[in-house]
Amino acid sequence: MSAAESLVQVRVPDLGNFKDVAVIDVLVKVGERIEPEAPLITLETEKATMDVPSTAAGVIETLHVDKGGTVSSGDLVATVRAAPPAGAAADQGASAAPPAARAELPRPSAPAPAPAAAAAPESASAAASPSAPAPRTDLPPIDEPGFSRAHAGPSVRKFARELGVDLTRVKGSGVKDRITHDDVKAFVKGLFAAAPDAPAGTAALPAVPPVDFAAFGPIETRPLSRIQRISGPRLHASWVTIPHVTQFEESDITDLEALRLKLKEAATAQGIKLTPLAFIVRACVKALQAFPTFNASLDASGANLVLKKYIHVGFAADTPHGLMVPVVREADRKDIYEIARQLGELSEAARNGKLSGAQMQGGSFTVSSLGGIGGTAFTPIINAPEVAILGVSRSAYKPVYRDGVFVPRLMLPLSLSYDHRVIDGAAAARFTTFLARTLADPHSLIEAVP
Ligand code: CAO
Repeated sequence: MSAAESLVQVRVPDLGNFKDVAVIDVLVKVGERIEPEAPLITLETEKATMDVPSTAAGVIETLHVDKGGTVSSGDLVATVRAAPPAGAAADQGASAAPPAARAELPRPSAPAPAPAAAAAPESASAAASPSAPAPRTDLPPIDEPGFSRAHAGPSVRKFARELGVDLTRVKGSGVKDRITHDDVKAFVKGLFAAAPDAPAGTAALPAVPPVDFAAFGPIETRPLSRIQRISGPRLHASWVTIPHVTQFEESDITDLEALRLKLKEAATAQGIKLTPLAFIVRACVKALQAFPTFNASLDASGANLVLKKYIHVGFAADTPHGLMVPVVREADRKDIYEIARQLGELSEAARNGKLSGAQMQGGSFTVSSLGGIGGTAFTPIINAPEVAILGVSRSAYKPVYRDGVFVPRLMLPLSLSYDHRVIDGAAAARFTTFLARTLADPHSLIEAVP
């Protein structure tokens, strides 16, 4: 060891009431050169993840913890062979983290900050830094408890603070979804790209104020499933970027149901489950052929409509892992039996987690049927970049006025959500009227497909 070098012991800082906290990541290796504040390990309590930063620059001499192990306040994390800057005294075995590092750690037992304090900088050093740009005041307020829990290292937190970025809104691309500098940069770029001509504040949506639910009673926090984490942002994007309108209609499927029950047994004998959905998909194909703008997408410029010459119908499938949308390809070339067979095979694959990416791509229109479960109507979210989605609810017998008397008829509720940039209300009403009429006269639906 040279005269300028010294061994620094980095220890777990004060974790408040927490003991035996899980080490979910070891972020450095023996022999690795590190900067001061570099995150060494990531800890996870049931409330938060946090990094333990190094208190010195230098080379990792020894690591005293393993991934999967546990630590408590004051435990030794690493020994760093440090080369302190001229004049600075090395921390010879000090157990506590320096003030800046402490300020980065969430205070596990502290209550969530009051909204008024939410805009306060996370660390005194960040607040005092004369070179730090002023935080953006036109972005939504930062969700402070969420920011503390975000899976990001101290330098990324500092960077986000400087830009006024709320880390709860940034998706991490690092190990275990850890948020990196590049993720923060991409988030900021995304904000501006979303509305290049708009004032900065209008590019971001106002955040819902954070609530400390535990203040009102016991709670349990569960992570969203992987599929929810993937589909959530896509549903959100569709909801906020597409002007949705939903058109409701009812179809008299009394005759269709009688026909289905007649055909069901023979279909079952061939291993096919003939539910109303196969007829509905077939009827949608006919409606899409009659109204091609419903089988289309806006191009990237938003100035042109791309009309598709193929009809691939996606359908929402409820699975233990979350909502999935497999696609019946070339649905226009399939009769109800083949459609029913594919619906069965694809939904089974979805439930068993065996759908391939290709089986979920290329849809040009989607049907979301809750008919097997219940409900009278709903407003489905368009599966962008498609321009329309049909929601189907549970059929029920209703009194229908015909030839001067009320008669019981089996009525199927239909809910068509459409992109109003592409489809006018009159076109939507024509589409649903056509669909309802087609379902009401089922014989055309069982004809062989050319
Ligand atoms: N009205 C009355 N009964 C209906 C019906 C309707 N609209 N649709 C289906 N049924 C009946 C079926 O005939 C079947 O009864 P039988 O066995 O007696 O014939 C029963 O309900 C169950 O049908 P199913 O759900 O097994 O089959 P399906 O073809 O109707 O649906 C699938 C397949 C994959 C779409 C469905 O299982 C599913 O996952 N639905 C949920 C979709 C969803 O979550 N949508 C919401 C997305 S937006 O959040």
